Amino acid sequence: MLQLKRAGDGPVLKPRPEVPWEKDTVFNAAAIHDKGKFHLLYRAVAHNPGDRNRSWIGYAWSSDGLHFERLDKPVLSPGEVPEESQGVEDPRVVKIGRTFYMCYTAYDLKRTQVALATSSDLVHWKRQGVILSNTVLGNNKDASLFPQKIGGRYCLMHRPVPDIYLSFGDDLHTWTDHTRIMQPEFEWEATKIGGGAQPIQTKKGWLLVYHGVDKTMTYRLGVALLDLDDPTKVLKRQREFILQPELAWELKGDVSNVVFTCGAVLLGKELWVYYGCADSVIGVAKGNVDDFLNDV
Ligand code: BMA
Repeated sequence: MLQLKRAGDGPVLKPRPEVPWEKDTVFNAAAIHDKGKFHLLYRAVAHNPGDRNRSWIGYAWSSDGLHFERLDKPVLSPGEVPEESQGVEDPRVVKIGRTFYMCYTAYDLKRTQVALATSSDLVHWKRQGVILSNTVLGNNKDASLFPQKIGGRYCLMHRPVPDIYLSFGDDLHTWTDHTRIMQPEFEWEATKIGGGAQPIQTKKGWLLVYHGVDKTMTYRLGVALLDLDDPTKVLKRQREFILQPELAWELKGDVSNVVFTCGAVLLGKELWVYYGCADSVIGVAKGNVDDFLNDV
C-alpha cells in the first residue's frame, strides 16, 4: 500500500507579503523535473480589495526539490482575455517533444473551462485559448494532457463534476471519444474526484495521483494506474488514500482541510508529490511507487 510521507520541515513555498500578486496564498502547483531541476508553476491569490480571490500563476525552480527560487513577476495573469477575468487556476504541465504544455482552469465567475498555454522555457507562455469549453460537458477543470500521444492522438484528462474523464484529439482543440474512467467509489471521495498530478509513465501503466472529496468537503489524495496503450482502462485503484490533511497548515487556511495536487515528479522509484495545503501554502510528500505497483 502506498502512503506518502511529508518531506522537508514545513511548506516548500509560502506567499511573499512583499509581492502584490502572491501576498496572501500560494498553492496547487504543477511540478516537472527537467534538465536536472524541479520546476513548479503555482497558483497565487492576493486578497486585494476588488480582486475577489483572483488567481495568478507564478514560476519557481529548485535543484533539490525542497528549496525554491522564484520570479518576482507572474508568468500568467488573469484578465487578459474575458474567459480568464477572474483567474488562471490550478496549472498542470507536461513536456511533449521540446514544448511544455500547461493546462489550467480559466475562470470568469460564471464558467470554469480548460485552457492551454505553451512554452519552450517554462517562463514565457503563449495562450492557445480555451480547449475544452463548458458547452461540451458543462463546467470543467482539473485537466492535464498526457505527456505523449497515445495511438497517434493527444489524450486529455479532465473533470466535469464529479467524475474523471479522458478525451482524445488529433489536434489540441477538437476533442472526441469523451470517456468516463473513474467515478467516486470510496467514502473519502464520496462527493467528487478529480485529476491531480499529470499522468506519469511507469513500466506498468500511467500512474495517476488524484484527489477525492468526502461528504464533509475534506480533500485527500489517492492513486490509480491506467493502461499504457488504452488509458481508459483502470488497471488498479488503491482503496486507501495516500495523503490527508493532518498538519496545522493543511487543516486551516483559506479553504481548510485540503491537500490538493497538480503535479508530481518520479525520480527512480521515488514519487515526489507537490500539493497545495488548505489553499494557502505548498508542501511536498514522497513515497516509493513500488508500494503501489509491486503486485500489478
Ligand atoms: C477545487 C479547486 C482547487 C481547490 C479546491 C479546494 O474545486 O478549485 O483549486 O484547491 O477546490 O478549495
